[in-house]
Amino acid sequence: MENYQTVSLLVEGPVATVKLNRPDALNALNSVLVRELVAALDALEADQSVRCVVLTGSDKAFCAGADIKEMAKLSAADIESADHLKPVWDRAASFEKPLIAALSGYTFGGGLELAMCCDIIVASEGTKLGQPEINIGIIPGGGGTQRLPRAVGKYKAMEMILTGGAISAEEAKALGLVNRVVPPGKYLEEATKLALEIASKAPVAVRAAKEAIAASQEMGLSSGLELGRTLFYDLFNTEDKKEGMSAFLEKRKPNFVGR
Ligand code: DAK
Repeated sequence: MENYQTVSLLVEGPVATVKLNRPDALNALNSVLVRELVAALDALEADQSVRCVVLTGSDKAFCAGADIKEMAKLSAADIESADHLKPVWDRAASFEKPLIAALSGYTFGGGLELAMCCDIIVASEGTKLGQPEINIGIIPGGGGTQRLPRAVGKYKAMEMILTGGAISAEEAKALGLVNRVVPPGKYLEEATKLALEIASKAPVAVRAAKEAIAASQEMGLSSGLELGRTLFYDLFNTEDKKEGMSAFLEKRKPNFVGR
């Protein structure tokens, strides 16, 4: 795999960990980081041995948002045509394998929007989550105005986005924005444990489940139910369905092959 400057990549068995690594700027998303993160996710999607990916930052910051130094000089036309930031949220949201965000510290702006593109969010106690864009004269542009209200409801999203104030990991968990809150220093371990558990399941079924649940955020109920049913039927042609059901009947552990 390519050598990156602003992300680091660790593949251990079926789980890959991508770490945002621009500590001097609290992992702010600049053009280099975005390009490297997109390239890393592309590579991990293509790597058949990887079944689940953990996306993390440092203890101090998952990510403090898009790089304000880079954006400060841009006009509307510049930002609209600048492809350097746009692909990151879409790339994470369209990633086919389960993506677990492991958060600690500042998770702000485009960083929270990136976390919300993941499927499961584990946060360290002390994580601060917020959309502070309003404080610098803009609004969340990486999906926050749509994903945050879907996660926490309209009223809390309004409050967070209009005041720019941050919430704690515990509050985020109570609101349904975070799955698990763990003691400091344990967030990566917890996310990896979860990733290993998911990686042990039938990969085609995992992908189908993710696709169906992701679609539930976009589709009406009847089309969503139809998609869910189609994906369910398709799984009956997989080797893993045969293996899973045979293993159950033979009282042994299944050995899934991903087909
Ligand atoms: N960008 C650039 N540098 C940042 C940064 C950021 N977002 N956040 C922090 N840094 C840098 C600081 O400038 C400082 O660098 P030096 O001055 O030492 O060179 C270093 O990181 C440490 O930061 P602080 O000294 O400020 O550290 P503190 O612990 O005092 O404060 C903080 C931490 C996170 C509270 C503070 O740094 C902060 O408020 N940061 C800004 C947070 C923020 O406003 N985030 C939202 C950014 S706007 C798009 C879609 C979406 C977006 C963009 C485009 N398209 C569709 C194209 C997203 C926009 C955003 O995210």
